[in-house]
Amino acid sequence: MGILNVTPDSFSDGGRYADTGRAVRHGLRMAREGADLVDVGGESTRPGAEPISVDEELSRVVPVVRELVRAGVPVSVDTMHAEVAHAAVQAGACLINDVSGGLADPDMAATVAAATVPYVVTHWRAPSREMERHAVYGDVVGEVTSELLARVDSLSASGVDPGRVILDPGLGFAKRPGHDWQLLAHLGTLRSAGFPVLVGASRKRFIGAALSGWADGACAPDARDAATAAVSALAAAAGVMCVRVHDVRSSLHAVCMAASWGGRVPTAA
Ligand code: PMM
Repeated sequence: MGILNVTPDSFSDGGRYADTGRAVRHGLRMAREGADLVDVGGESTRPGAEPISVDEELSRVVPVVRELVRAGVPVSVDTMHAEVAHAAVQAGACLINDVSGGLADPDMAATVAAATVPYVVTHWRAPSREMERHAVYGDVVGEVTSELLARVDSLSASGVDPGRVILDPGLGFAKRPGHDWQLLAHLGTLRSAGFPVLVGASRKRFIGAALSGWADGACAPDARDAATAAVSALAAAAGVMCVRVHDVRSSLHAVCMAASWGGRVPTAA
């Protein structure tokens, strides 16, 4: 899944694709590079980010979704708002990616149920501006897994088909770097719940924190793609269904190596 943030202020690519034309060109490039999905988002979720109006989010997201779908690119929509999810699906999006797992907008469950598309339920505890103070866990793997399964129960009770649910541990969302690494090290626990798993590690703070501990000091977000690709390979080897990344080619190649290592060598080899 290639990341397309149509925002002026994302931590990792802020502003680069803030206008429709540039965003569409970047989405097309990621599809050419091998992304199975291009994930279009209009609202930054970095820690401390202020929310934007739904109208503003709609105006950023919908034209980009429409153009990419017209060009034949499979598109997902990254939103916490039911109205935006609905409009994006109307414009052709084939998956709803909600970093709040349905907690931010009480109308999301009904929208997802009606849309009958796959739904990414991400572990989330609070809006971006206050999530840092919710990063408190006794057993992060157990708590994230049980909180996600509680979300699935609640969503199912509102009509969402559990067969369309994909779980995401929500790396960086109310997590400190140590929490993120524990979740990655125990992806099998989350997988054993029986749902496909998506991981969004790309360029995040915990990758920078590890690099500054192991390697050559501070590393800006857009210099973390090689490290992200390593995480993608390990996540694929741990059986996750999808990795959400900024640099498609490096993670695609890394995932291909994990598949070959696991015995799925392509016929051409
Ligand atoms: N992270 C971000 C945005 N959307 N979606 C899912 N499913 N999982 C994530 O971890 C996730 C996400 C924030 O990162 P970005 O600003 O680089 O897009």
